[in-house]
Formats: sequence, structure tokens, C-alpha cells
Amino acid sequence: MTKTNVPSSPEHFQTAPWFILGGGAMGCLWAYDLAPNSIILVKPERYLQYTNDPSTALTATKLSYQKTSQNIPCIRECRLANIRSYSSPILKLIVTTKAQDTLSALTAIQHTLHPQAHILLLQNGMGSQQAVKEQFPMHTLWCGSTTQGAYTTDFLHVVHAGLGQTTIGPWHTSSDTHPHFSAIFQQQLITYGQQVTFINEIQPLLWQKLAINACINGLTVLFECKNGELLTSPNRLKWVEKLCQETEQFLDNKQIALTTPLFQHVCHVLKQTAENYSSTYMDATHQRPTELMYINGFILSEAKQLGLLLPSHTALMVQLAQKGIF
Ligand code: KPL
Repeated sequence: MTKTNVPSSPEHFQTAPWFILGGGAMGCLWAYDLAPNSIILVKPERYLQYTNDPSTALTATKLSYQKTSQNIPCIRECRLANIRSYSSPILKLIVTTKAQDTLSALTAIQHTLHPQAHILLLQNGMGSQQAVKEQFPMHTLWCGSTTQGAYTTDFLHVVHAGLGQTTIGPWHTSSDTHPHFSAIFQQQLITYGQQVTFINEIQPLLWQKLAINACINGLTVLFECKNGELLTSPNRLKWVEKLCQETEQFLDNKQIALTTPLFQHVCHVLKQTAENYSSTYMDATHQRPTELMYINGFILSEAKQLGLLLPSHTALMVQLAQKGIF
């Protein structure tokens, strides 16, 4: 029996460290809140920057956290582990990578994931959740959606710019899912994490978030503007309206109900986040691959299977591709 196959007890699950896969802003926020019982898994190059001994499994460093309103940085000790060489069983994992990196990042630590591990996926878009469930059917999967606003100024330096709410729900359970483990998982996230709510049905919320992102994010890149600037020109607003109509038509076909008319909801989000640049805009300006294939791309591929044409979503993706944005 390998180490990762030894059945875990509730006591062991209770004290097991929280692993964070994805050391960006969200990953750092969670690592900070769950410290000292959190470990960020990092790539070997990154790990070597922080330790001289490549054989060391864990290294300690400082994680700095700052609230924009208070401007006083707080420092907590943070443990780092090398994604390649870490081999102790992982029981509690939060994945905050970009949607397109989720599967490869999880595959890199597959050997060290305990069969009874609980995995929480926190990312924009859809498609990665389904892919993880398919490749990791024996693990307990949770998915979440967050309105927290955060950015990093450097690796392990996170600024908490907007206090938000994180909502989490079960995505997949298996015969290995131990009810005590689920209870501990929830209780620890509520106690030590950010403002967290657990719900039984997470899918409607994820669809709603997907729909909102599909009508905002790509357009902010196309027009190179802040969220609020989509409201201030009739041409941009027309785009928003058309994307909302097509998205609603698509959701109707999938029999997914939204609680508020989408255009109304999107305009509200645009007003609330008027001064923000969308996450996709930030990726595009930093020449990073965007999550659009998991947002509009996911909607388009699902719509195709339903025989639906979504001309505005298609035109948006084509125009972005012409600008070299993928
Ligand atoms: O979630 C967002 C994002 O930028 O990804 C919105 C709602 C558009 C806020 O910026």
C-alpha cells in the first residue's frame, strides 16, 4: 500500500494541511487566511528561487497581504512545496489556477493526491469542472464562485482590493466521500477562510457567473476599456445587449433559469465594477492566455451541440482572434 492509499481518519483529515494549487491573487488570499496550515504548490523554478536545496520538500517564506482601504501590509509565514517532488498525501486542495491550466496542474500532482482528497475548484468559466470530474472520478469535487477582488504586486504579495463573497457547493461525490470529511472541509473554510457560504446547488450560480462574464469580459478587451465604459457608448451597449439576448436564448434551450433578466443584471454588475478592468482585460494586457475559451468558447461549443447559432458571440471571438487574443 502506498502512502496515498492509506485510508484517512476524520482526525487526520481535520489536521491535514490545506494545499493551494495556483499562486496568483486568489491562491494567495486563501493561503493567507488558512495560514499556518496552508501550503502553496509551486513550479520547480519558483521553488528553487526560495530554497538552495532542491531536495527540500517544503520551504517557508513570507506572504504579504494588504487591504486597499487600510494600506497596512500584514505578513504571515507561508509554506511552499515543489509541485514536482512533493510526495506526502494531499487531502485538502484548493485550485485557483486559470481554467485552461487546471487539468495539467492537477495531473502534475496526481501521484500525491489521496483517494479521499477533497478538491475545491475556484475559477472563471466552465468546462474545467467537467474535465476534472472525468479525470478524477474518485475524488470529492467542490466548485465555487467568488466576487472577491484581489491582485498581486509580486509573487506572494497580494492586495485585497474588494471584499466579496465566495459561494461553494458540491460538484461530484463518490463512494469514497466520507460525510465527516465533507463537514470538516466546510467548517474549516467557513471558520478560517474568507466570507464563505455553502449551498447544495452550485450549478445555477456558475451558469449565472458564466453568462455575466460572457457578456462583459471579451468586450472590455475588444474596446480596451474599463467595465463601466461599456455603458457609456451606444455601440458598446448594443454589443452587451446582443450578447445578453443570445446568452439568454442559449440558457433557455438548456432549461437553465436565471433569477434576473440578464441585460439588467449585467448592467448592474457594470455599474458596480465600473472602475475595474475585467480579469480577461488584465490577462490580455499582460499578454497571458485568457480564459475566453472557457467562457464564450464554452457557450459556443455547447450551443453548437444544440444546433444554435450565436452570431454576436461568434463575431466577438473572431474579432478578438484577429487581435491575437485567445
Ligand atoms: O468577474 C469579472 C471578471 O473580471 O472576471 C467581472 C464580473 C467582469 C468583474 O470584473
